[in-house]
Amino acid sequence: MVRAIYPGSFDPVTYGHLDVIKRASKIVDELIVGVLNNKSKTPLFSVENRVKMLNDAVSDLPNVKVMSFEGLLVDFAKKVDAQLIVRGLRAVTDFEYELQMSQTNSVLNNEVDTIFFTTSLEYAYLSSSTVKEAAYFGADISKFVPPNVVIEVKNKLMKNKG
Ligand code: COD
Repeated sequence: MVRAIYPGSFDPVTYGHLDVIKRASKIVDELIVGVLNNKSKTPLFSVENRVKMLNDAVSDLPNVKVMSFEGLLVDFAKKVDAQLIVRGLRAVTDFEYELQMSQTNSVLNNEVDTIFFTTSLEYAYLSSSTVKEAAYFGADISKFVPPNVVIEVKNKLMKNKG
């Protein structure tokens, strides 16, 4: 049984993340989407909200489970008995950070390996930060995120703008 974790901030989940989730779920028995609850950073969405948006978005994928985690990723991998970490690569700019992270993780726990999915061309430009910025300035973000996330982002920004 191969169990993998796809970890991230998912603040919020985008079609780029969902593309990686769909592709990874086809090659493992179980894929756990791990949402980082980072107490030292202030995301736009609470961890509960990010988990909910992801759960709605992956409801048609039976072998995908969404969980939040705190602390080290490798400790979470041990806890859920996952052998693989899945990450996405969009451009060379991602590569340096991803390489460093996967090497650090393998030193911390050599029983867990990282595999990378290169982005699908249509999502190569997409990131949670650009989605938030575009939405902040009033752009239509329906090409970037699922319909439930469009609503959540609009509501959140309206609330934040007061
Ligand atoms: N196409 C393909 N892949 C994509 C796209 C896209 N359009 N958009 C994003 N991705 C990929 C990213 O490259 C990444 O691999 C993944 O999707 C998630 O992206 P984000 O931005 O939501 O998540 P990150 O990069 O902020 O996640 C960082 C972690 C939470 C994994 C990391 O900080 C972590 O593990 N923290 C816990 C502490 C720890 O163990 N640190 C490492 C050792 S010190």
